[in-house]
Amino acid sequence: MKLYTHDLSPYAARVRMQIYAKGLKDIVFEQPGDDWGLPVFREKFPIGRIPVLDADGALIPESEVIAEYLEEIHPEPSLLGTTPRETAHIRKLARLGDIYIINNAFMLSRLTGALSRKTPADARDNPVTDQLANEVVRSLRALDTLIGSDGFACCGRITLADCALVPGLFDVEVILPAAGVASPIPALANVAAYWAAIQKNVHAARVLSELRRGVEERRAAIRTGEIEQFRADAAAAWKAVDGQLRP
Ligand SMILES: N[C@@H](CCC(=O)N[C@@H](CS)C(=O)NCC(=O)O)C(=O)O
Repeated sequence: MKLYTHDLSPYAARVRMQIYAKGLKDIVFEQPGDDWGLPVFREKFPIGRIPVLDADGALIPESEVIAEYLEEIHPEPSLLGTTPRETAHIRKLARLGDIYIINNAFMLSRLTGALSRKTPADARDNPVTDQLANEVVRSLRALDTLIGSDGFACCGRITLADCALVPGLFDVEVILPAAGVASPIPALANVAAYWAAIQKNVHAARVLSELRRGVEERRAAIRTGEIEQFRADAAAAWKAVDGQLRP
């Protein structure tokens, strides 16, 4: 199997952390090519996003779908619960990480340019980005009431919840300050304690170092103007295909 992945992608990081925690050795990693974000990429991958798992030619997109697929084909060691109720709790926390934290932080980043512009916009200056920042804070407050107190999201061991929350909390710490919003994590005692503890876990530490490497590479590309050029090229390519100005 092959996983299309990128250091900077929190969604791909979520699947990589699962792969490391399960000790899976039969999945090679490949970066998407230079056509990522361009019309030609969507001919191969209709949703146009990574991660995508190539399972013997079957292309499986969406981090959540890939995570569940990997649990089904490699049930041991399990990153789900030992009872249906435990599994429901794990999935609830993973959804908080994916849908409420990563998705909102990701859109906030896209709209403010937190990880794509030399001078990102301030989230508070626009009602849409202000709302996205508030959604992230609200979700972290919810997480503070639900998160485990033994160094893991729940169940006293690594689960799919940690795999989604680790990249989510990383994005909160990188994206919110870049968009002019202080990270709410230090003020949330339970999330802060979890965040300090989980970073010492070997699998979390590995994806966090990959995410940091992705941010450094991205910041270098912003400095050199490479990102600006890519955005201009992508806009031109989309305009040529169907008149759209933006991908
Ligand atoms: N819901 C998807 C989101 C994946 C996603 O948005 N990936 C980003 C990278 S972090 C991407 O490939 N973006 C390319 C684009 O928007 O064209 C998942 O969970 O996998």
